Amino acid sequence: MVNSTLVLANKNYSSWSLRAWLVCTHSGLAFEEVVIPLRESVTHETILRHTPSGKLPVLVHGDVTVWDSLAICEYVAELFPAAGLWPAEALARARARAVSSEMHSGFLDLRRNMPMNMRSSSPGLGMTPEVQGDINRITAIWRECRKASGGDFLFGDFTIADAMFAPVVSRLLTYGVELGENAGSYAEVIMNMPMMQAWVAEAKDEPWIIPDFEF
Ligand SMILES: N[C@@H](CCC(=O)N[C@@H](CS)C(=O)NCC(=O)O)C(=O)O
Repeated sequence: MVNSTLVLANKNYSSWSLRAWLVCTHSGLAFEEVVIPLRESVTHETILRHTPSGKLPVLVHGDVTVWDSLAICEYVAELFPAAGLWPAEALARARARAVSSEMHSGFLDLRRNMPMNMRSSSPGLGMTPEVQGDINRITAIWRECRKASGGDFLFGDFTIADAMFAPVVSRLLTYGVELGENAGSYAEVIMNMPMMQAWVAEAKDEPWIIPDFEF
């Protein structure tokens, strides 16, 4: 068996790490986890031992090193085609890739103003008109995808697209954003996944506090 290690940043704060971890976990890949806490004196040099990108997550799979959350998701989807990590139908697969890429490269106002923090509850904090604009677009994506698929997840069953949006669900709950019926029910589906609950429990148990990500 090929040795696999997924190197992650703090589970409480690292939204990029959560995405890759959900996909690796769902795929059935047997992997070890290493968590490197951010913002410590040795963080940067420790990350560089695993990836020259200087960023987490990174998946080390035998001789192959893959960095960047979405690239890791794509790699694992190729390793485990039976896991259904992308929709089987071409049009749905194109849309799943489009919304995943939109999440990967966008929504900067939301990401900047509402950092992921699973331990915290700060209703009302971080909201600006630009953040609301991001939230409106995200919830429209959720509504349209679920309407087209008719499923609980964005494309019927869990796919990479759900992993990409899972940290947003956590952010919206942390900052007490009011969710309409569809977004509220999608948030429940994501938070009720056993793998999401396992991650949240471990995030809450972490000892590290990063003041810049706390309000
Ligand atoms: N686009 C990258 C972003 C990765 C990223 O920014 N990771 C942060 C942690 S969430 C990081 O490693 N920061 C390094 C540091 O703060 O030293 C991805 O999708 O993996």
